[in-house]
Amino acid sequence: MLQLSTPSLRDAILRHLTYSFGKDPEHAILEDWRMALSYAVRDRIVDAWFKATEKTYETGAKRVYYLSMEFLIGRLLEDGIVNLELVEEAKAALSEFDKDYHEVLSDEPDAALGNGGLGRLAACFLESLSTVGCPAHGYGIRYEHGLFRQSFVDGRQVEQPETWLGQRHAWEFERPEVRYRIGFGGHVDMRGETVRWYPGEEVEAEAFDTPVVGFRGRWANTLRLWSGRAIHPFDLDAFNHGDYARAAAPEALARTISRVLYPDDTTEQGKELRLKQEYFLTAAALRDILRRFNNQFGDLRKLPDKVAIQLNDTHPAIAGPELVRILHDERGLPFEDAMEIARGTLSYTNHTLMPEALESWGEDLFGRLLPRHLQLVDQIDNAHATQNPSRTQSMRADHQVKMGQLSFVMAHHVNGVSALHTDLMKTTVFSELHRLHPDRIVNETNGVTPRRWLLACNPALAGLITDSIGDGWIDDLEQLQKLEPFIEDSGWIDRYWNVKKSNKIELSNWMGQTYGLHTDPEMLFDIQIKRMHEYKRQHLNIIEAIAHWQEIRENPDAGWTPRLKLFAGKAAPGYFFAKDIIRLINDAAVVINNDPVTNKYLKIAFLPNYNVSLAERLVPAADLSEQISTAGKEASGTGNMKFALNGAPTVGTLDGANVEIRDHVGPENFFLFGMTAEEVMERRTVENHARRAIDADPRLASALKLIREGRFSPSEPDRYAGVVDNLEGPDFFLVCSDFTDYWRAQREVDTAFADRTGWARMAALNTARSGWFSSDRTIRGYMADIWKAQSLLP
Ligand code: GLS
Repeated sequence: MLQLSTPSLRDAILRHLTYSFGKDPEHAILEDWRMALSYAVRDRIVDAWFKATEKTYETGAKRVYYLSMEFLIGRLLEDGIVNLELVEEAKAALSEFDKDYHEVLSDEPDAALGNGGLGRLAACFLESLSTVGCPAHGYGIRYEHGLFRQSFVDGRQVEQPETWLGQRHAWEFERPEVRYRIGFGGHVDMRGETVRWYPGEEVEAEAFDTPVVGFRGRWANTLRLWSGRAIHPFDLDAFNHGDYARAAAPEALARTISRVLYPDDTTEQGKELRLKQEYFLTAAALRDILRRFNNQFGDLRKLPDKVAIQLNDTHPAIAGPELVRILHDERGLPFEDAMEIARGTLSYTNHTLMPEALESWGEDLFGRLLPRHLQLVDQIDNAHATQNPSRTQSMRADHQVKMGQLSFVMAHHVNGVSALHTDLMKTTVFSELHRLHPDRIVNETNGVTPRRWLLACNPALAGLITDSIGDGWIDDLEQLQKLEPFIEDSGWIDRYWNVKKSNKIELSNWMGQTYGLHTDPEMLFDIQIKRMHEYKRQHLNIIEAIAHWQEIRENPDAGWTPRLKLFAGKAAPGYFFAKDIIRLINDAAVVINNDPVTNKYLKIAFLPNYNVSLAERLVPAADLSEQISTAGKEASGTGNMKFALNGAPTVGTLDGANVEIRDHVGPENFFLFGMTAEEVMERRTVENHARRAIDADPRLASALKLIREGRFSPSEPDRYAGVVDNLEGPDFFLVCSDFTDYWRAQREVDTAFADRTGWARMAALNTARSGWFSSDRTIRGYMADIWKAQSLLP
């Protein structure tokens, strides 16, 4: 391999500024500095990347492919700097040029190529795959527009298109030589044994590669994103006839496929374009995987030994029939063999039990776009029915193609993302398939990368930890346990408390400068940040805040624990109930924050445009983590882990990974409330459950009354009639039934926070006992239980 000496970071920055961007330091703008630094860092990542690729070829190791419609990567520059341990050098180099490190980092656009937890998990997994040295590729779509930008007008969410590619960014390598034709529609030609699909329409998928470096630069993998292009970009004939719109139409049509991210991951998008995107990603990825496999190994029967393909939710589930189609129709293997090879290669992660999110496609649409795949789905379904005569559910019921069932049948392993979720999978959505294939479902509880979610976002805490126990925790997070003896020491606890305090001051200052929001860092910082959804129950939180406000007003001198309630999160543009909740929180904040009697004790703010970068600011400054979903609804959560790791105890239900967090940190360091998943199911059968709960709790009754009367929306008193009707009526997510116990837990929080040392100990124990929630642990679990893949690190 080419051997070049590595220049100092300072020289590399200057060289890129000069020769890559044609600027001298006097004329460079912030973006030039950011790009020059990024290129300097990228050069070093590329070195690690080449070495990793070489080693993968040399050893003939099994490779992992993670297929996902979402990669919520956020900014990448700090990741690179932190993982290459260049923080001090980068700061020093920039300050030589009079540039502020943080200002340069913040100039990078935040790549929001995902909706929430599912996409962020994929991003954490990529980083962990590189840190543990597992040869892997992520495959996704290079959306021109990621998740929309959110702003508020009169408290209402307004969406604007997001344009992360509008600014230069440094991480992609375009690969014009890596292009595949992806077909849709057309017809199937059957001649005896020979079956051929002749698509009616084709677009090209072009690869863009982003290297992802692991900790200490020991390994780097590739995130390969596909962009849509027209095969014949320009209709010259139309142009010559002066029809410029028609001339550009082929390009516009092809680009549509990778133009926008669907802004919802909790409802099924029964839209043609979504299915096209899913097939586009999957077909291009499989073509690429098989090309690489063929070059290296050739014999298709070895595919399961050399290739593990993980389907991130059902979105790439078409991989099952597509792989069978390639092996059977194109490569001539018998159908049964093609099935066996495909199943030996594929595995599937389920991320939600919500019925409205389980993808199913009408057979008309499916058959029109993918006529050969529809035939193969039927063949797969029939084969499965023949092999399992006691089966009662088909993946082809009600003129639909059920992607969850299809994924299950085509996978050698199916996993849930927390212990509770995996158990519920076995007893609910996949109960029959679990009975037929009792060894197929396994659990892999989610995790988060400690590099981004502690080392980078919370340098003060990371510094204290490293001072105390050394830096082994960074890629072996369970070493945080070694902190426990320090927690007894009051001097150490003071230092821990001061770290939290300085993080809160920093956040307060930033919120002051950015939003003109004035907050007191002495208050308890109570934070709920996540997508807006009824099951996540941001409305439970705000209703409790309203009741609390009332109580403070009635008795202002009762020694209340001052609290700042922060919210952030986006609602899917068509999810009107969720948008109403955002507005209610904003409206309530105006009234409550302006109440001179109470505003020393209670303040509320909804920060706009929640994204990865905002989470990185909020998590280190949190005192309390709100994880209050209706039990049985949140598959896992990963925000819950980030908060616990950064020393914010949870107020939460027994849902998703909250259960395991509580087991790890200890029940005395977790504020539990609410019904269990089982109790939830039972309560739903009780007639008028909401009414009964309201009648039994005057605080809840009066909070709902204030909302209904328009106390927070005087110009439009019935603005929230729909919300209150829902809560007093069906209340499917049991906000009312869980209110009283939530109130109790919150008052316990107040009391506990008043004891500063006690609280700091609890927070520190959350940090010390969260080591298990590293995504390195999760990835090692997938490697051992599902992929049978090895680390190539020495
Ligand atoms: C989700 C779940 O809702 C989260 O609980 C989970 O943490 C995440 C990653 O497994 O997946 N499923 C989904 O469709 N969106 C999510 O964030």
